[in-house]
Amino acid sequence: MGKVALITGVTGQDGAYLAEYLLHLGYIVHGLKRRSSMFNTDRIDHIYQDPQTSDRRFILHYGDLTDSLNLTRIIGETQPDEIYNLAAMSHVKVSFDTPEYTANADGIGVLRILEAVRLLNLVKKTRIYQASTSELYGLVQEVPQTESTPFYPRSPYAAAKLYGYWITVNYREAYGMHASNGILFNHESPLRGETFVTRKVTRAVSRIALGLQDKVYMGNLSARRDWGHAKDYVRAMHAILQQDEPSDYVIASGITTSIRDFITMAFAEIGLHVEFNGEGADEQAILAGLDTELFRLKVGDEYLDSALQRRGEVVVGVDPHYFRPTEVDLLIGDARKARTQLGWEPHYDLPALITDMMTNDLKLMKKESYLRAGGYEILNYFE
Ligand code: NAP
Ligand code: F7E
Repeated sequence: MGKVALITGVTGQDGAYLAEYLLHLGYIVHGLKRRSSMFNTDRIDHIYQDPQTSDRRFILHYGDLTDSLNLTRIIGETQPDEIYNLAAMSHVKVSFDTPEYTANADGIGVLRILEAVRLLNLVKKTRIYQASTSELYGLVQEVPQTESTPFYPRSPYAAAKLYGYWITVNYREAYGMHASNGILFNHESPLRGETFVTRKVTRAVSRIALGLQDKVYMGNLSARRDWGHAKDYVRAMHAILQQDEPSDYVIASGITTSIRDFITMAFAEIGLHVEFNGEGADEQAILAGLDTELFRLKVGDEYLDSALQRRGEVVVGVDPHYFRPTEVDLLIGDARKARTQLGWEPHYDLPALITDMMTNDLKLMKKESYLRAGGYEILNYFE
């Protein structure tokens, strides 16, 4: 019998990659998903198993981090060896609009899980991973950030996660739980939510290249982030729970890049050269040139003419609507502890991450454009 894991937030980016990874390692994986008025399992449909499947190894349960009775019942029924608490309202900007809900789910939600494990007498059996975040460093007190850098949260999201971090440490110290924090820096992938900056950019660049969109509006272009690939980061989560002793680990690439440079790299990936000018809300980027061979190879010959005609046009603008009331300007992590103690090494660097995301989004957007064309044909047929 394989080990049993429970993943909260299994329908999210990390939940999907982690579920796939643990199934590959032979685990039985239980996933907590929220009820939604539409299907919300796109990211895990490829590993879904019908309830009628014999010897199912992937089982979904309805639940919510704001419902302690439900969490306690599911943990009691599944008796997990490992819990990965990945569920959260994870969007920093949205947390300014929904601060109370964010505190409930991202802060108190962690307590509900720890307390359920304690009340069910599972302290000796169940190991807990808490999805902590580089957002804890906020207004950074040290560069680069390590496990001992003081925290200075800058959003309701980060303040809620701060509680989650410390309550995890407290239950470890008070009750001897094997409970650990992964302090993960930004990690992205083709499965990243569409409103996080990297995915917003790779989707928009793909749509601009295919002529589906003229321009994209962004927020603070000068913020800097330390980006890695989610596939690499879920391996670290698992490694953290395999250690004899619980502890907290920074997981990061050690390289920081501005949003502006990320945008430039995403365009360059498909042979488009952009140049930025102006400042603050007046900053913009124009399409300054094309590498036609690269564009043909990555995007396709049929899109080249319209791209050539767009030279000199503005493709990126700034809308202050996307600015945050308080911003995290610079993040860069030092993951030496994880590298030495966990033996963790990432396989993807930033260029490889961008290639992966752009390849995926170009494919998706081409599909959208074909469907659109097909849709019009059908509409015309009925007219
Ligand atoms: P994500 O794609 O936004 O996924 C979040 C997951 O949590 C989704 O499955 C979501 O369900 C679920 N969820 C939200 N509120 C919930 C609630 N009240 N009860 C139950 N489930 C709820 O986030 P991610 O990028 O995979 O991140 C995973 C975790 O790591 C999060 O805790 C995030 O805060 C943290 N983190 C992320 C990063 C990063 O760069 N990605 C870095 C550090 C830490 P729906 O699908 O129904 O919305
Ligand atoms: O923003 C700037 C924005 O929303 C990154 C979550 O997974 O990682 C994520 O939080 C930066 C910020 O991620 C736009 O102001 C500019 O400085 O992609 P993001 P985040 O806020 O860093 C951490 C580690 C988590 O824990 C979170 O759960 O990009 N930015 N223009 C923009 N951001 C967005 N979203 N949209 C823009 O148009």
